[in-house]
Amino acid sequence: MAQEITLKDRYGYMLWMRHFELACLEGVPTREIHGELHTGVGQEAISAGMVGFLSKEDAMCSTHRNHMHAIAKGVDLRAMLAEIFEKSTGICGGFGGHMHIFDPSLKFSATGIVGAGVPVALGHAYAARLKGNQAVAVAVVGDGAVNTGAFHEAMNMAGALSLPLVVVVENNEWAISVPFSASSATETIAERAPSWRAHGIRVNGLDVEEVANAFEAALARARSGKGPSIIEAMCYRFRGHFEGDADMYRSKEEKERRRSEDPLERTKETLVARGLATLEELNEIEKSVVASISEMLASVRKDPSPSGADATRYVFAE
Ligand SMILES: Cc1ncc(C[n+]2csc(CCOP(=O)(O)OP(=O)(O)O)c2C)c(N)n1
Repeated sequence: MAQEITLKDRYGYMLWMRHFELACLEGVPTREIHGELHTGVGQEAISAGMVGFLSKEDAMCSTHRNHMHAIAKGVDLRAMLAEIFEKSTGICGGFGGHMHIFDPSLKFSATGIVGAGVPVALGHAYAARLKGNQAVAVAVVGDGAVNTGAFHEAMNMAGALSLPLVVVVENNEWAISVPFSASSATETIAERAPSWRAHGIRVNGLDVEEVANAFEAALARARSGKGPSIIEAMCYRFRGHFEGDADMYRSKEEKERRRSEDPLERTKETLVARGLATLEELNEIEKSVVASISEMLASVRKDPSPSGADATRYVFAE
């Protein structure tokens, strides 16, 4: 079911993802967004690499850092932005906020509980098996999630039953202030895969084509009954764990060096070097994305907040 998505299209998605995140940042100092806001700035190539391969019937279970995964699954951008800005027009009526983006019509869900999306995805994969259809379940997690019991249990069951589960691990090397190297018994996450009869691959998560190729192969494997896969996509979180994180645990030198490896710049350079686009053309695309998102944000800001009278809605049976 893969659609023909070109590298230029994927770059366009990366722009939407980056500028969507930057728009969200605007709501923090103004206190339009309460609680912790986690953005995926710097990790765009992973989500953009997943675009175009999933149907409505395929499930995706995401995390606290979920905006770009939702964009990859096709969740409505305005409804998501409204949810993040706590508006009643939001995809969950403004009740969920940024960590709880749900779109049942697309089988997209998120959770703030680290690792907890994997067993939910496992349930979707098992349902697909029972229904005998070609659907696949994708769980996207961070490297901190792979050391939770939920992750191990779900992977074991997926391997035992050869279920159509694809786990994409965004290994940004840090779980808040804990480096992956200090918390994992194995050097990589991909190498753990055979212990669950899963296929494991580590890819450069800054390279959108590498991610897309690995994702397409893992989906084909899952759809043909060959069982689960783990894609470990190496990347770097450009901002603090959440907006407001003093981020003292990563050195200034490390942050500067790793931020200079920007996946958007990398893709732009590839497009120009291959003669697939000119710099001017790509700059024009970026300008139009920035204008569209800024218009969307201005419009969302005019929407109403949920009313106090609705505070207990969905809490008690009506
Ligand atoms: C079960 C559980 N334990 C701890 C937390 C607190 N917590 C929130 S995010 C996070 C780190 C997650 O790191 P990682 O999985 O690598 O994802 P990243 O934030 O890097 O995207 C922790 C420990 C939580 N939300 N859930």
